[in-house]
Amino acid sequence: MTATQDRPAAEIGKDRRRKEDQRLITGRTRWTDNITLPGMLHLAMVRSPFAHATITSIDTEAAAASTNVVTVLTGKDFGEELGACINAWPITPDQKTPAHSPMPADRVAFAGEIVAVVVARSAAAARDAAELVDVEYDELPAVVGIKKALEDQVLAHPDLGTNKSALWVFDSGEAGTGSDVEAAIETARADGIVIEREYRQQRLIPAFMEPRSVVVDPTSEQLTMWSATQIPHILRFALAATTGVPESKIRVIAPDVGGGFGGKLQTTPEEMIAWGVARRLGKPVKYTETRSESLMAAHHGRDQVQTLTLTADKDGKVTGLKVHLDADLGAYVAIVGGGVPVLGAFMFNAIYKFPAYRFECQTVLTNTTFTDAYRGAGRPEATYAIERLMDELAAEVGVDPLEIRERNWITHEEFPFTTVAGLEYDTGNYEAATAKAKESFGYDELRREQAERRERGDRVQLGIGVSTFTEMCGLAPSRVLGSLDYGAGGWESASVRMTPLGKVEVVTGASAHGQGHETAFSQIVADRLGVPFEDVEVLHGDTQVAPKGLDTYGSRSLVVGGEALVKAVDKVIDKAKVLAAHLLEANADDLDYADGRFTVRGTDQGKAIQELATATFAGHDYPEGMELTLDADATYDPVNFNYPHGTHLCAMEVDTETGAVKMRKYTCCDDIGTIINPLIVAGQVHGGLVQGIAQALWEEAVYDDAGTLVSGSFVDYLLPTAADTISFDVVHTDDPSICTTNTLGTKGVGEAGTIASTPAVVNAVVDAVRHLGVSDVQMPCTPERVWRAIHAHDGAA
Ligand code: MCN
Repeated sequence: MTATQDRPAAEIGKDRRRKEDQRLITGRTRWTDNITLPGMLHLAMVRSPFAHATITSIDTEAAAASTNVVTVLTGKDFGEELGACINAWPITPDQKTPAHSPMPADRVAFAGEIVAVVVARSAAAARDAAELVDVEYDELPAVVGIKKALEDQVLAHPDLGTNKSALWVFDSGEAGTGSDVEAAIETARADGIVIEREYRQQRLIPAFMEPRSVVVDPTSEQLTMWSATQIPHILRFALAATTGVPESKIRVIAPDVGGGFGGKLQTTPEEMIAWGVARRLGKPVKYTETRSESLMAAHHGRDQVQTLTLTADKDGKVTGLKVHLDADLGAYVAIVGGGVPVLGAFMFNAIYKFPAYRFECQTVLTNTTFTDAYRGAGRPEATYAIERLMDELAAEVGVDPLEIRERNWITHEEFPFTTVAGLEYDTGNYEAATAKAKESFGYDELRREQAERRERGDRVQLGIGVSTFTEMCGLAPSRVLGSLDYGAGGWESASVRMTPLGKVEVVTGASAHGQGHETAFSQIVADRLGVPFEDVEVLHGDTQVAPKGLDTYGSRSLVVGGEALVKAVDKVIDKAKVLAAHLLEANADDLDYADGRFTVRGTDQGKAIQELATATFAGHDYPEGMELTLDADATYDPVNFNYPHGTHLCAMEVDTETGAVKMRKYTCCDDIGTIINPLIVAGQVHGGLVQGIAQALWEEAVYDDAGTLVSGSFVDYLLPTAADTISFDVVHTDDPSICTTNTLGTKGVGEAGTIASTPAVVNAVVDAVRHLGVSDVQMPCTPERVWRAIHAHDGAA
């Protein structure tokens, strides 16, 4: 490694405004829907209004005869031609996985499933004609909700014979990572504390700003798909694998993408249909969903029921945790559908030293939109459960919630620490993060105010919510993912090319959709290579430009993709050193590299990296055997996950007469190691917090018994705006020297806020009214639910 790590970082840690924002906020960008190609046709989808029905006939005549309509195609018209949607890699060998056609010909399994596509010369003509497609259905009984699904009375897919898709189990006794949880329960029942609870993770909708959109151009030998996707590389793989077209003939481009939050981590039926229509007609096509379609048919997240048993001794030292999870997959097993709760399995023990742990997850199929990753994917659900339980334990023991956590957490001297779930946490200092959060929050003062309000019997009570967290992010070590039967690995790639004039082109396989990689990655290269920030151009999101990669999710881009970048830069420097030594007639060992310049130690003789780039372009004078041009590729596959952590504190005011809640203060102290760009990190934390708080207080996707989504618009699905939240107090601790998974000492941040905030808020709401006999409020904590919880025992509710 030649880069001078001792040089003071000029760019890393700087509040750089995002390069990409100029074009994004002035509308000078190419969203997929802005793309117009000569002769392009437009698609509208005809979707089933029924959750479960047999398609008896489809009359397309009136629609096909409409002005500007080119054709109307159904599942029957396509036959096998459309390929199949990529289903999940099974989480157990005997997983029940229903066949998932992008456009079924005979039976629909959720409301919103596509039964026909109208192809027209304008989007308006396609939408109007879609109304004229006459589909006759024979309605079948629909199964909605986990409880009903488990009964197996009504089947989401009758051919499977059950709604139970897979049962995945981890037991620390069997795995040899801990002791037997049943024995811990027995002991605690005899002489200790047993806390049994059931928590519900309501279904959420990712609700990204830019609805999904896809354009396919089949007019040249190489088929091109533009898609508002998080995963251009995985999408190209899926298209090739399911349709037989070689990857070399497929180019997938994710232009600027307006958010995803896990919701665009999918190879969608809409993409497959657009692909099929374009190939069949030989013309470019475009499909952009409406907001209603997006809420109804883009995948949903969460939707679990958690049945939990926590055992402890009388001092509140946890002795075991048993988790049974029922997870609603919806109608199909989506790309990481079953993998989401399994990811959560490793996080229920969170920052704690639990001696015994058992986790069972039963995934079920229902006649609802399929579920998959939503910001945090498995980890927010697990964190919610354990952080709610720790508060219940504190109440039982009669100590402060922070005290109970301290009695159980891994102390900083104990790292590296192998958890009861089998992960090796390389780094963490929960004491430091908690102390800093406490101070910044004014914990003791707020506790005093809370006591005063209780004493006075104020109508508005104050609650203080605590939540600590860690997460396995930086997805991830490919070998570990392989051992969990995930289909894809977790490596990432980067290329660094110096242009003849000494500028730098960086190619990354990560695919940003709002995270600001162009800016943060430029900062890394500027520092490491010693070139001006403005001279670095970051290219991504196009399989032709960036052919290798595994895209963006699981807070992996910086800790995996950023490290690949560091490796590529270092290779460029090594290569340049050989040329510098040649041109300076010096021994390579006598050269120092700093601020983009090689100097012969002890002299003022030197060469700038830019001069060397130009010299390789000219090619007039270079050492024998050197490969011309200053460029290098690198991949990085970490050996472990990456473990950011933090302590979040929330103060909520609760009106005990109306049940209305109001946030008063929110402080989070996250340890994310070295911060590349504090401004970007603040944005990531703020956005993440709002999404987690929204789960606690506002958002819920609701189906009626027939399987109709009744929260199918933003009138019913309460997506918060900035005006609904307060100004957050965001602080950090870090100890990069002991973060072992990358040389920058960074930890991921993209999901941190979402993971920790939901339990912090609910703990605060419960804490405000615990003295009134409340020990739980189901999410979202609407005024009605809070009011009912307060009056649960007095007959008023
Ligand atoms: N960063 C930094 N210093 C750190 C950690 C991160 O400067 N110590 C910067 C990174 O350079 C990057 C950003 O913060 O610009 C996020 O980095 P990272 O934690 O690596 O997360 P990813 O880039 O892999 O993004 C994925 C993550 C996930 S999983 C979801 S979900 C999510 C999120 O990012 N969806 C988002 N943030 C989002 N932000 C926007 N605007 N839109 C989404 O859909």
